[in-house]
Amino acid sequence: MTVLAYIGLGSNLENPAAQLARAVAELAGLPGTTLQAQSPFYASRPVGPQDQPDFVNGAVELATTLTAHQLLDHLQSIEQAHGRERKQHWGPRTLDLDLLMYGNETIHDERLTVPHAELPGRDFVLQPLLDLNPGLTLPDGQRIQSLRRQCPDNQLRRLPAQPASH
Ligand code: A4P
Ligand code: MG
Repeated sequence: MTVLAYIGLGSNLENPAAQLARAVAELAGLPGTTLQAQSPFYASRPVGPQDQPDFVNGAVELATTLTAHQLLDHLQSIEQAHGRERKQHWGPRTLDLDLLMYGNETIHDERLTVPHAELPGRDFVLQPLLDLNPGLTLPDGQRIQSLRRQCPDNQLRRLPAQPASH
């Protein structure tokens, strides 16, 4: 079965936009997976500890035959390959890959909460999702568009399109 999955990308260390561009290419190369669309990248103020650089965020839409847990395994391997160190909750990172949505599924177990728990209150997640799919709706029926209107302003700045990487 092929499912549409949305992945959120974030970085605020070691050339964040390049980290994201590389991660998009790596996600496109996952087994059983096609990259359907890629959002623009946005700069945003950090949520959480303020003594860290601004973030760059974006999102992609994947069509995949991987299960949600297989996808999470791959996201974590890609994070590791980008030198991700887990030191501080909500702290600085070279690459954070979050499974934002997996089809219309709701998942709650020891490894996964889907839709991602912080999705409804983060403009740097909601705006790229809207760019990918303006009609997107959470499994509980909430529209991403309505959540975007209600959510706190995190000074999102859309970045110029990335030059294609070779
Ligand atoms: N996990 C559960 N559900 C999911 C899911 N849907 N997707 C578990 C991915 N992982 C999920 O993640 C901890 C555990 O969450 C994983 O082992 C996985 O099994 P982590 O990335 O190791 O830990 P973390 O950094 O402490 O937490 P998390 O939840 O990734 O942090 P967030 O919520 O992503 O926040 N400000 C701006 N402007 N932009 C940002 O991107 N990001 C963060 C990090 C803070 N502030 C930010 C940004
Ligand atoms: Mg994460």
